[in-house]
Amino acid sequence: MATARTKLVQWEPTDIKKELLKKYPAKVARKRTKQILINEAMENTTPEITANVRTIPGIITMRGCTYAGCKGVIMGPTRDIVNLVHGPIGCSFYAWLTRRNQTDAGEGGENYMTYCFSTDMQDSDIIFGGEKKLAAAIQEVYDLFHPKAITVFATCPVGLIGDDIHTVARTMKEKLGDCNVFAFSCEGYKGVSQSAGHHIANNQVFSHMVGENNEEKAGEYKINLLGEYNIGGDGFEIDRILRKCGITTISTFSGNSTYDQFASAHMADLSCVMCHRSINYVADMMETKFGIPWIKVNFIGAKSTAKSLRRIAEYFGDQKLIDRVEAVIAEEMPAVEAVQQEVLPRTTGKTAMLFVGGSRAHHYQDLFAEMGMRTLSAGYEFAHRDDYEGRHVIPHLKVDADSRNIEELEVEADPERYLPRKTEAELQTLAEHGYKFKEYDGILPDMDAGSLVIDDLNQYEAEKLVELMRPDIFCAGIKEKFSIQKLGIPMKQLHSYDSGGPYAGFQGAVNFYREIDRLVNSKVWSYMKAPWQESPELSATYVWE
Ligand code: CFM
Repeated sequence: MATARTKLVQWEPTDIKKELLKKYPAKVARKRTKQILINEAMENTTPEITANVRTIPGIITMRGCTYAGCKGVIMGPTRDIVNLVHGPIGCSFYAWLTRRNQTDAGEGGENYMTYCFSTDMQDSDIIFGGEKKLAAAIQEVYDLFHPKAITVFATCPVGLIGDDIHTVARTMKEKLGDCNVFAFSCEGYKGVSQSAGHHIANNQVFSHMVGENNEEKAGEYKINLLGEYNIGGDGFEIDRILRKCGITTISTFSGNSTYDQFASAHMADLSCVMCHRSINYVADMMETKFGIPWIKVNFIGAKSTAKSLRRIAEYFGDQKLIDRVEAVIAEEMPAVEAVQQEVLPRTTGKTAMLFVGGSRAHHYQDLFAEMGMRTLSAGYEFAHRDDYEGRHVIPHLKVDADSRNIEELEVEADPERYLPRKTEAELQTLAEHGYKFKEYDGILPDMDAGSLVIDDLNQYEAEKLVELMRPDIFCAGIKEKFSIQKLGIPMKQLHSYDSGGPYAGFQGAVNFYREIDRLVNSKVWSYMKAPWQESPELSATYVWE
């Protein structure tokens, strides 16, 4: 192997942490040190990590904005709702079809995914106000498409000039009559990251859509799949597996979703939470208002997929479903294991680093473990302490000015529609068998002792980390892709999957094994240095010397 791949294994995690902080001014280092944790793995002594706080000005963060979390993440993957951005055109253009959330509307189904809707605010709108323009845009959307719903997103300037988007939305909803119109105060600057946008989106989706349709839904074993956004077709693979098991998905929040799925979500009997960070608010509110319990699932990794299916089956407790799930797992696993065995000799012992938004830095460690690969360091861009340390820390989370800025909805049990899905005795039996609701232990217990867990990693630290530890693969997003590759390390985008995927479920695991095997064993990384850099004897001399 070329020198570029030499690992500096002699580095202790404490030394690496010191190195990362060395160049910072004292005040910056003091703040960053609290966001870099050396994992104690399972021991109670694990110190707390600081998360969900402002990025220090001057640092090149990997984070996105609140608008991105609301418009892009939660609402972006819906297909029959018109998502109208109130703002300058750049906010729409740069959010247009960039997240690789896929849709399939079927024969004759509505699909607005490919459109880009914006009020295209100009200087004069900023000066004189944009409310009239917004009302006109809503009317135009309605006249052209007659969608079931139009949602409006505030961008930074809209918040600054104070356009009352909620009143405009309410007025237009009344005027149109058969179209649900509502708005999100998701100005980009509103929170410290896109995480605030998730919360804002969850609140409005819950208040304006969930529970709107009380029609009974056909099917057995009805679940909501929360926090699955169908990136690279992940949702399609999960749908395929659930269908094969005979499980009915009432709603997905929000990959390839429809208005009616949101409206009917309260008809499900169990909520399964994939991405805890982005959607736990909806899971909680659904339980409080309608009595639907929730469990954490993970369909990233073949073993995790099997485990999640078994947990769903156990919840319903019906032997027919339990048998069917076992049959599906038995049918799917041989193909997965065949590829796993094929790649294992080439991938075992390799190392990875994962820095993704809120869930994937955790979930994808399962897939790497299935390939015999170790995660040296991982972290989230914007997750909260509960995603690191587990939900037991929630009561102790500090409320600061930024988090207070995001509304907490007061939800109560619905007087008519609240219905506990299980009796006390049934819950008791499940608990006795170790079944846990409403639980997420976070990333830390699943990581090795001594591994570095870093919140809101930045450009400088990413490069430093790679230089020091030389992982075999680095996973993050497009902003990191080329700077990391220039260091001679393969880089896999875990937001957009580059152009790959799906990676969820059984077929997804196969795709991932093959892709990572190809990346970590590619020879191209050993050619990063020009021959004259590798072999000094080739260096030229000037004739006049
Ligand atoms: Fe959840 Fe996501 Fe993620 Fe996320 Fe995201 Fe994403 Fe992500 Mo990019 S909802 S927290 S805000 S799993 S867009 S599909 S990949 S940062 S780790």
